[in-house]
Amino acid sequence: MPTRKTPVDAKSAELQPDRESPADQFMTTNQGVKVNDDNNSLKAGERGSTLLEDFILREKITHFDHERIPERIVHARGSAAHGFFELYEPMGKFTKAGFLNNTNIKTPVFVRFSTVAGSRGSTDLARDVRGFAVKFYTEEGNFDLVGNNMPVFFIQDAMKFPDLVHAVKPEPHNEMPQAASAHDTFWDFISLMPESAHMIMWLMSDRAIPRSYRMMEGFGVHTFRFINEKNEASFVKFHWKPLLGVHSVAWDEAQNISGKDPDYHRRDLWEAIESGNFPQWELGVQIVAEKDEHSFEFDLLDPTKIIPEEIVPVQRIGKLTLNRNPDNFFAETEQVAFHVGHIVPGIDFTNDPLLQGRLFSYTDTQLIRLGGPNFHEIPINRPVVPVHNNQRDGAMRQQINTGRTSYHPNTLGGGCPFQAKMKEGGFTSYAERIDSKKIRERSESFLDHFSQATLFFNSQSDEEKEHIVKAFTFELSKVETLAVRERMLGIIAKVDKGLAAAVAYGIGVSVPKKVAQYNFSVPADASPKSYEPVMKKSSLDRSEALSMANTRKDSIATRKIAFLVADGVNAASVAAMKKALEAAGAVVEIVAPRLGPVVAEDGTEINPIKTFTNSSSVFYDALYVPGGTNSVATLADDADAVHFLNEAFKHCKAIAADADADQVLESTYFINKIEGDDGVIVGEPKKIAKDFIGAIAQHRFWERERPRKVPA
Ligand code: HDD
Repeated sequence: MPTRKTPVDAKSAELQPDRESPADQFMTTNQGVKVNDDNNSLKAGERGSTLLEDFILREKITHFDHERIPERIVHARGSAAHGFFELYEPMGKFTKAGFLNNTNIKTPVFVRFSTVAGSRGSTDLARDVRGFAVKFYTEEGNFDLVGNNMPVFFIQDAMKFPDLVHAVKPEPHNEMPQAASAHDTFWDFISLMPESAHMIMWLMSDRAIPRSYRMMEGFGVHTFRFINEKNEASFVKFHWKPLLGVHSVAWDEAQNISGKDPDYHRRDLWEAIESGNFPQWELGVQIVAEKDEHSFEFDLLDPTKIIPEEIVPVQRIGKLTLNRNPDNFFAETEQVAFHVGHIVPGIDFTNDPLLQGRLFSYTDTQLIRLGGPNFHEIPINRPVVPVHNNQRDGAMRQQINTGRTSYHPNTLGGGCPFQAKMKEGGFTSYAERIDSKKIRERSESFLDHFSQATLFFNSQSDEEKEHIVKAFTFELSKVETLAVRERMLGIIAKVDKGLAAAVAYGIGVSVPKKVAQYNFSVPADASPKSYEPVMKKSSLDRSEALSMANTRKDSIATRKIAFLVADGVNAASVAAMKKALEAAGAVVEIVAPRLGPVVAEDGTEINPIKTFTNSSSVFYDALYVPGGTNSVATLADDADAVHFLNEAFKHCKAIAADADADQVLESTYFINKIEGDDGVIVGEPKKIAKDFIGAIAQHRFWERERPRKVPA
């Protein structure tokens, strides 16, 4: 077990020699020659042709021509941050991993969040799975937990991964649509893959449109193994639980944000960290004794299944804090190379066939993406512990290996580097007993595709269910091939007949009575001959943890509130509400018809940082309209200001108005619909602040959608 305490900034310190700063420095070429003129190429005379001899021009252009590397085939669009992980209590009973045993260690981490389908420049708010990849720089080497914000996956075997990705990416003939699953090839594939039913329910839920990276859960998805000092194994599933709760935006809002600020999640993460609002998650584990492997109604090795928290509770064992933005996007966020195979002693794999395939894919992809076998030497990928082995050479080698020997065993190098015994920290794979035939098959224990999809649906609130109906309806209405829409309804009907009927109505197709062959076809001599799904019922009717409606709703920390103001605003009304909201941890932004100081009723000036046209209600969690006769009259007459309010109401957000600002509300379409709506609060700011804070903490008043009080 490690004894040295890693300082929390160990990785940052390790990166220091690689940091460059141009402050007070001369400009040079890459060879260190000082540059005298960076504006003009070398020419044959004042108006003459450019000379090939101009090594400064050639070097600059050549480097520029090679600036891009291939984007990730999946998870191309992402944002990352540095931070650290602290352990609550030693986990020695289950794992010998040093960073999970020493509560004095703060393990440095680098975390990259991403969407899956879109290109590097695509929108953050696409309906999609989010990647949640964590690199722990531990004292025993790097451990990467390469997970998602959903606990299951589309497919059970890595063999199908290229097909899944080809199906969801823009269609190959016309490269459309970007960052969207709402097209024929995706649903064609999914309708033939009933094993994706559970994941599709998550993807059609609001989990696929998070409010913020800071408000998503994370999951390791696969069942992994913990190994303790006695070499005893247990199964483990990893969870990340955000301290801000799990929240989403409305689908209409997501589409709106995609146009107005495609960097919305990236900006949110960056700004939160810059302003000291460090995002935090607790690391949770579900541990299953090895002897209990077969005691579940699903297979622990099947990545389309969760272990419901009611069956195995999630034990929170530590906390992750992100506290530093990268210095350079390309050098760090783009070049970071995660690998599900980067594990440390105390953690091991299982035979989940999706995990097994991933173990190959991640190194392979870095070879093409980062250009060779030395990507581990890129500063962001280096462990904080020294690396010694006999691997040599290759493109862009950084390390200067000294000595004559690059082989083992050797005597000329004194036998170095030595192999480490297990008790010296040497990694040894768990000696799982295996005695079986070599076969290309799917286990029958993997054929129940619907019971947990139904469990997920049944666990949702009424509003969440409604959103799932709408999401399916939206996606399938974009599918042009009737047969694909029908086949998909057949799958949905296996999850929930009511859901299928509602979607069928929306897309003008009827649910097929029988859908013959769902699955990928199997040649007659393949064994087993059929992979027809097995219909099972989950022994649980509901699982509370699956619904975002049950997330924590006790804080408005870091929530963004817009104050709509114009000249003549009541400065005291602004100040009183601002003080109350900021005391509760919220971020207030003043939005006005134009930039430049707003002159308040009492002659003081307030500086707006946004306007009704350069901003939008979709960027805020709630709105407040302060009093002040002239301000109120201006806003009531300003179509953009009124639109701000109407749209916030439509997206079910909390809205508060000073008692004197009634006139502004009178101009909205919703003034006659707010009776009994706890999310619209009018009164003296000091009196209503507490209720307003309570309403913002509720996140959304989804029930507004039900009577369709909301125009498009
Ligand atoms: Fe993967 C990237 C997560 C299945 C092959 N994957 C990638 C990233 C995340 C995941 C978060 C982005 C890492 C980063 O930020 O750089 N992948 C998952 C999860 C999966 C999963 C949770 C299922 C449980 N992936 C999966 C399979 C394969 C891959 C089955 C291939 C057999 N994934 C890749 C990849 C990527 C990748 C092609 C693209 C870029 C990269 O690796 O570095 O190798």
